[in-house]
Amino acid sequence: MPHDPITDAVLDLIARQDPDVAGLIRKEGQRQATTIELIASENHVSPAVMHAMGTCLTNKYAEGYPGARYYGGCVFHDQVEDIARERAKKLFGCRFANVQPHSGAQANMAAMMALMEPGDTFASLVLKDGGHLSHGMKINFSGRFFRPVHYPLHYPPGHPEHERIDYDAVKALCREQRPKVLMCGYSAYPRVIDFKRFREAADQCGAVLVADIAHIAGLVAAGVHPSPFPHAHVVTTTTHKTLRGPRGGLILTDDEDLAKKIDKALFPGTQGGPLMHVIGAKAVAFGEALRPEFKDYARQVVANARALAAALMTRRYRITSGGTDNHLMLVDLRGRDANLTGADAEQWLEAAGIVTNKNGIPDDPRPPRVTSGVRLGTAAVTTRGMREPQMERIAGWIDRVLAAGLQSPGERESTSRGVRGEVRDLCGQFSLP
Ligand code: DSN
Repeated sequence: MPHDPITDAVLDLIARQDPDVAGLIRKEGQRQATTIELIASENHVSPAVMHAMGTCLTNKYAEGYPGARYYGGCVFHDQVEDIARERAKKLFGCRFANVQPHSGAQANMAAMMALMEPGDTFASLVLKDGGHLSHGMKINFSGRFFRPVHYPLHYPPGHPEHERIDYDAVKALCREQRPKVLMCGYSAYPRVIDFKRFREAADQCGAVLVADIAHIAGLVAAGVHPSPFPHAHVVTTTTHKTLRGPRGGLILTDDEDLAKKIDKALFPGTQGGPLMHVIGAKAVAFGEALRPEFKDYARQVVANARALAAALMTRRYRITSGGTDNHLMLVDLRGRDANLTGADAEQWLEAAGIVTNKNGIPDDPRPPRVTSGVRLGTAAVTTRGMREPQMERIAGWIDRVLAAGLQSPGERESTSRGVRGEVRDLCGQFSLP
């Protein structure tokens, strides 16, 4: 399957010097082109975003910020970073943007450094319930240098809001623990986040509300998910998930004092030289996200997620919380068969060309390397132009592969081979950007 012509030329150039690395990049290109990407945190960038990263912007140190750098020769880097900042502000409707975080975890680290002193308490959702490493895991900086307290994910079984955020519990935790920071935003939560209710909880104890919108940023930018502004004081995000930019992070705020603290916490607090080639690509991606067609893409991401969830439910899979409002869903495989694990499903589906990740479901009795669920997301397939009829086909393939896997290894292998061919054909009809 062909790459875009520029990628082909670049790979030929790399191959002349380093055939080993060029060969592996080519293979990865083939893998991406011929498989269905359902990992909820991944996407396919446009050639413009891709190639902005492979430019001379990478050659420069630009420590500091536009107009106040620690190196000479930054005249064009200043302009690139300013464009990225302006577009980010316009996209999310806020007054200040820092486009330098290397990743979402770096964005969270800088936000925490700006808002807390070592040992201070913050409240968040624990990783196993859908949070993130950088939201207070003990082995992460956030859990080592600060004191995380966690609100429970959800209302008890039987409650109509079961498997959805328990806002009353968030408020109770804030009253009891009086955290300095309250974090919301998740990596495996399929429902709308009510930022207003989080702000009410934060205001009870004077906490700063930080919304990590890494997963839903593209949906927020397109107006398909409510904005964290004006409720959140600080917003952190990645740029490469639904937002469809290069791998990287971003911090936003409406508050000038907080913006100053965040800039200092990012540089010199936690990072050195910014990745200016990535910031160039962020600027290009934000420009794409400001176009009307990005809204169409984001709407279709959600429509596809709903269609995929519905098609799986008709095949006796349980989707946590009964469905999805955003780009992702958590499939509780035990609904289909008590013996089915996330680890098996991930492996069996990959053999058929459908790429997913095992994921714990709420109150999962199985350990993180096994799990009872898989997390599926529709951003990448939507970028390829797939729509509801393709979601129906994908659900059918998922079920065929998993049902065969439950029967026998032989059945699994022959079914995977057959589905792999059909997946390859479909991918041929929906090429990468
Ligand atoms: N690892 C990301 C995800 O898959 O959701 C979060 O950073």
